[in-house]
Amino acid sequence: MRMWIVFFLCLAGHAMAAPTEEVPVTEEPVYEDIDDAVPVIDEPVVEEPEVGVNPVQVDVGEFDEAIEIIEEEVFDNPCLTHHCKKGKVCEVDEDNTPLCVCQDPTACTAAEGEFEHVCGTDNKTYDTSCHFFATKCALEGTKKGHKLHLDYIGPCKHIDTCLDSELNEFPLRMRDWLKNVLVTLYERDEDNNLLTEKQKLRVKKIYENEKRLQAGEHSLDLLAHDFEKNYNMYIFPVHWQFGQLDQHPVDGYLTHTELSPLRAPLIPMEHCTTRFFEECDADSDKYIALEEWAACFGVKEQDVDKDLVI
Ligand SMILES: *[C@@H]1O[C@H](CO)[C@@H](O)[C@H](O)[C@H]1NC(C)=O
Ligand SMILES: [Ca+2]
Ligand SMILES: [Ca+2]
Repeated sequence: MRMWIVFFLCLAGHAMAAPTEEVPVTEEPVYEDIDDAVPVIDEPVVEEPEVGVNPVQVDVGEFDEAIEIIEEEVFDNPCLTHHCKKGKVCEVDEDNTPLCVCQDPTACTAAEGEFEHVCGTDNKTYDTSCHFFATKCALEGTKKGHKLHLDYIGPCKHIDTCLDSELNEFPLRMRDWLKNVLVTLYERDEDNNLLTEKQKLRVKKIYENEKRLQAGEHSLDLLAHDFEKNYNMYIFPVHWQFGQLDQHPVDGYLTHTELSPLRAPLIPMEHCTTRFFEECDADSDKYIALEEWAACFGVKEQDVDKDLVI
């Protein structure tokens, strides 16, 4: 259980924020992004005539030259501000117009270890997620490509069938875990703003409730009992997790890709993950709606509240 929490915090801290959109590395690695570009220009550049200097830039004095250079660079290479989804890289055409094109899988950096391998829904091991997404991109427009998703982190392996009895245990642990993750975020969130003020107020109520089940190993009976007794404490964590995942786009539905940051690391550890999320999509339309999500975590219909998600 502790492992889950550490794991999740990593997700919440990093991956959750930007699981899908990565700025692709273009031909000029030096200017990968603006932050990287700044330290490169440490010597003042002398000749710089009028490049539409705005008052803010003038105010920064010694840095203004550097800032102008960056802007020129952005202008020269439209790829620096052009985001491509995973599996694609930006290239410019003859008119200097940026285009996203499929990445060549052989151009992906080789994995440094097994932990970088990913398993696709085709049950094929891909060297890294870069290789996976490049392969998926090459299949774009085909049925095969449409069906191919990143299934989980790590090489493909045998995953035990999830029995009915085991399936029922999954939400018990997951809910408890979500609640603990939020409480931990609250405790650590002094200035890193992982939670908004509104969210903090909600978690504060859980945190200050002395009847709260403390984090730790609990029997399934105790988890089930606590859910019944302290049901209200679980409503917000279930909504919060939905909001964390529903980002591309924010529309009240989770696609396979949106669910991936939660699913992918969990599957190798929890063999009921796949079945749980499959059954969560009660109407089998391939999307998990907030109502479906709440229901599979045992939140009652009348307690589903879109306003809790934000
Ligand atoms: C997927 O591949 C792994 C390892 O190659 C194998 O052990 C497992 O049985 C396969 N799973 C399915 C569903 O075919
Ligand atoms: Ca969505
Ligand atoms: Ca659905």
